[in-house]
Amino acid sequence: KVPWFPRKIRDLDKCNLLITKYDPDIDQDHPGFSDAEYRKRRCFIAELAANFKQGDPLPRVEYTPEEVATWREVYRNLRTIYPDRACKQFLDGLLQLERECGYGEDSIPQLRDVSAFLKEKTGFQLRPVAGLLSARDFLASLAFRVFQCTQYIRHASSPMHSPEPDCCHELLGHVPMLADKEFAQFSQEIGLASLGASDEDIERLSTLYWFTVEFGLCKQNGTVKAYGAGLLSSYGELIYALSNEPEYKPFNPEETAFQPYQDQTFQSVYFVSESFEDAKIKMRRYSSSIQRPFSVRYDPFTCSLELL
Ligand code: H2B
Ligand code: FE
Repeated sequence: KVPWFPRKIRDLDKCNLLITKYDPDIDQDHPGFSDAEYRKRRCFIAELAANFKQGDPLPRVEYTPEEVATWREVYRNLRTIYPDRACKQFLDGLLQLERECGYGEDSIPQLRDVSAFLKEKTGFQLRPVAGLLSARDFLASLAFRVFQCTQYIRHASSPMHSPEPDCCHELLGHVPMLADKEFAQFSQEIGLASLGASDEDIERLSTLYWFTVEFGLCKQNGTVKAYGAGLLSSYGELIYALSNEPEYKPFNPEETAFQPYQDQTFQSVYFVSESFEDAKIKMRRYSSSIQRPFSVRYDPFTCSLELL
């Protein structure tokens, strides 16, 4: 009765269950819902992801001037507020991406180049995905240091917000953090803890993922900084989260795992870790408390799991 899970990296081809509730063909509130042109484009890029098999070269997309203009606006706005608000690991990663990987406001980075960059820094690689993935499949790929990454961009009418993950969220929010060794290990550990877990445990792990990897805050030199990708890819929420409006609670997995979360508007509560290291230690303790009839070890030489 242990749910199926991938045992080798090639098995990630089967981790492709999409959640369509926020996609522009279904969600009437999506800013692209009544834009046939946008939906067609999104469909074309989704097709590239659907045809991808592990080990294939990552598809390149030739972005239109309109898409690049959206990227430019997002990049320019966020870039000005990062220095005061983003954690050190994020700023270091972003600077390296700007120097070594062509990050900047003039073009949307290609997943192939970004994946090669991350591989050298932390062993993470990207894999194209057509949209929002189920939590189980998304978390499972982290166990293999694979990050499932959307390649389309948000609708031009709404550069400050996207109801679903898009390449601005992935490339600006997640990728700079994945260039940090400690964070990469943290991410992989969440992934390993999810393998074969019950639906209830997956729900708790994805809540923890939500309040750390997506919306986490941590103290650095006495001030609170953002490390969560949902914050670092949203101009409005990054400012809001670090204002004195929202409620802060200390990060504590046993409590955080049961906090209901918002995926349509800003969070009403954020969890603050004493440090990065602190979040990692607490998550590790939580993960090891999840009951499974086996334990897993990742073998980086064969990119597969050993069950003990
Ligand atoms: N799918 C995609 N494509 N990107 C994400 O960032 C993402 C996802 N996050 N599925 C997951 C769900 C996360 O919110 C947790 C694990 O539920
Ligand atoms: Fe995300």
